[in-house]
Amino acid sequence: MAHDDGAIREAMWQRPEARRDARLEWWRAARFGMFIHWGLYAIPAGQWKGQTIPGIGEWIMHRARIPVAEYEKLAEQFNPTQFDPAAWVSLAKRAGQKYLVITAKHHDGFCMFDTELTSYNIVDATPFGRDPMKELAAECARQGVRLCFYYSQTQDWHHPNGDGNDWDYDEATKDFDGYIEEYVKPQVRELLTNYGPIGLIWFDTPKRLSVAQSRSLLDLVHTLQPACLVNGRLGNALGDYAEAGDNRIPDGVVDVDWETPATINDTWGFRSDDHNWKSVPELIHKLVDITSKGGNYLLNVGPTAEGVIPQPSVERLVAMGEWLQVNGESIYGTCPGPIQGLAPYRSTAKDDRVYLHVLDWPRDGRIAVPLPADSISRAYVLADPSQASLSVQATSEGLTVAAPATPPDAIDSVVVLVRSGDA
Ligand code: FHN
Repeated sequence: MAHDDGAIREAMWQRPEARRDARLEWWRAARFGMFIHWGLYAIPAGQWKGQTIPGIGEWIMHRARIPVAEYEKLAEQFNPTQFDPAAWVSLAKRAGQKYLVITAKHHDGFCMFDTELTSYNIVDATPFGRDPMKELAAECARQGVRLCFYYSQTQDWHHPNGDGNDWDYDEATKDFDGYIEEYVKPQVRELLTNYGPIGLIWFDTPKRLSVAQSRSLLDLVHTLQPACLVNGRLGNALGDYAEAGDNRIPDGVVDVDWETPATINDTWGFRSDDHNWKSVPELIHKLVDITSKGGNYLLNVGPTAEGVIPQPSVERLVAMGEWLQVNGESIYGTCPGPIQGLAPYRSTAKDDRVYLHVLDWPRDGRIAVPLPADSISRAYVLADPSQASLSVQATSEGLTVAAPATPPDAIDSVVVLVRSGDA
């Protein structure tokens, strides 16, 4: 009997797991994304009334308990004339980042997009008067990067009924449900209606959100854009994939879809005094470590109030992109490889290839791997344009690849092990 492929696909699509798998397809292959924390907090940049306010930059309103009436005046100064959406998106591309997640609304409640729900937004309340999300949406579409929105669904220190501000408002009398129904949901609707296809909605700090509230937000997103992903910080164990803690990398392979959001220095939102930049080798090793355990790396930049991505971030992202230009095959679309928990290696795999990441190249170039020698038909260095075969010898512990003594890459050299057809 002939199969009706269309009907089968339709039936598959009815299954929640199949719908989730379909939504996750691009994200699983992507492995590396750009996170952007950008908002009014970039103006004080860690300083308030001559005092250094410790902690992450975007939390300054909370840490310094700045009254709403004072904090909202920052909007009058916000004029990021150097904002260049084409440059931001092309930096993500150059870095090898396949998706871009930007703060549409962070906990301070200021809306970085045009919204009918409040005039406390970048179009109505600032001299800038433009909608950067619209401009980024156009650039992402033009350059082929997935646009995604961060949206703080629970904490909103500006809204009288949002969570978190107990210095202007009384937490006990807040109508949190009203805030979700009459403010959060309509804004999520705007974000999913006015900016074209959105890759994912990145919710954060669910805190007091009930199961019913998380569930109805999830349903709203999937109803408006069935292909749009929702991250795990929607709360109540709902969402399409799990979020690791900030800057946290699990010890081993995690058998769910997961992501590590991470800072490139020590803050998310720009701080003028944070110069603690992670080095390029450290960043590449983190990308490789996360990928080898089945996760995605969402690496943050914090643009200035003028709209500039700090130069140290740019340099690091460009260097990561250069490494990925040569070694991207060992990252994109891969799953965890067969060698786990064995220093100095990480491994990823795709089709008939195992990608052995050698983070510390042996002085004699002899790479010992605990895999049966007959399971591998050929080995070569990914960065070697000639792809010359290396000799593979069987040992009592597995196999040894005889590679050049000089590391092909100073940060991470990838040795490709081609599996034998019958292994
Ligand atoms: O409170 C936020 C923080 O400001 C930042 O946005 C990070 C990014 O993962 N999420 C929350 C803390 O986990």
